[in-house]
Amino acid sequence: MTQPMQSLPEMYHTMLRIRRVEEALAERYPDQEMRCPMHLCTGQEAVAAGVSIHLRQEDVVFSNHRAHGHYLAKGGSLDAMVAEIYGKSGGCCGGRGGSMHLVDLEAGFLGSAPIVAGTVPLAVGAAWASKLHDRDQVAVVYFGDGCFEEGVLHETMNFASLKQLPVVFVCENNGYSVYTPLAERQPDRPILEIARAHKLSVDEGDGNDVQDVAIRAGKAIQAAREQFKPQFLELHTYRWLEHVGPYEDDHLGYRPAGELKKWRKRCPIQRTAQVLTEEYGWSQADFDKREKWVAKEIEAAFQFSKESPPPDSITASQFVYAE
Ligand SMILES: Cc1ncc(C[n+]2csc(CCOP(=O)(O)OP(=O)(O)O)c2C)c(N)n1
Ligand SMILES: [Mg+2]
Repeated sequence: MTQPMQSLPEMYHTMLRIRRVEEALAERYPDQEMRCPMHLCTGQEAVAAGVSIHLRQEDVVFSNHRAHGHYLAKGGSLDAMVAEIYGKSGGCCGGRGGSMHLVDLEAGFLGSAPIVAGTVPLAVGAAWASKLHDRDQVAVVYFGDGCFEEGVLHETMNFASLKQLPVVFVCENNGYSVYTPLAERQPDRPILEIARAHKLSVDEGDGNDVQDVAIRAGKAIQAAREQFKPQFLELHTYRWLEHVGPYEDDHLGYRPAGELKKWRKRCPIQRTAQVLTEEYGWSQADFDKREKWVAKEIEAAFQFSKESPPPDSITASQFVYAE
């Protein structure tokens, strides 16, 4: 176990907040008022928390279909995210995008989109612009192991390497693309080695240990920022719930018996809570206080969404083409 770091309480708070927001969404999803597919990152919260702790507001982040954690960790508005998922005008895309199209320009969250690997070249474009305009701005893109089956990922890594761009590729390897395990899709081809073949600086770590993520992400972000060396981080983690939707799906049998249970024992939040108790002297009251803050904020976000009107039908043809 690494020594606790100063930022641990903040990262704990970030992870707890993501978990409780998604639990609240999952609880209400069966009401059928959120009319969009929803991919939850429950179990994977440490990746976003450990990476974002090193990012400045002006750094830019791109994400994929499983975006809630990435968006919240970068400082995206919770009110606007919940309203977006409910299809309300107060949503971050005016209610047109749903869970998979999150954006908060002020927070530097330039966007998520569900086309697998679709935002990877956008991140590299942003990194290129940053270098050309001397902006001292790092681009981070989160994507899943499924991206290794997309040609554009390889072309983009090649380009980032060729141009030596300030970008960090963060691969959340949760072992599956929908129902198919990585071992069946990439037999004998470790994804770290594929990234290395594109001449990226590579590293891998425990995506369920926020301290490990933070140490590795800190080095990667610094190298990208200061030396224009594109970085690749593979973080091993696990999705607890079904690929899409709020329920468990272990009964489907595509995961080996006991695998989910094993990963649940490695809960990133519980592991951090243990460190905070043992090495920071946190009491139950310290944990309860955080729970209360988070619960209050979540309640307010659902209320904001409830009060936000649906988009006006007269605006339906707007935002379809660039002005
Ligand atoms: C180009 C493209 N192909 C297929 C899909 C359907 N699809 C949505 S998510 C997904 C799996 C992605 O797996 P991974 O990248 O590992 O992310 P995870 O869901 O595990 O977080 C697929 C195949 C898609 N959205 N885009
Ligand atoms: Mg995956």
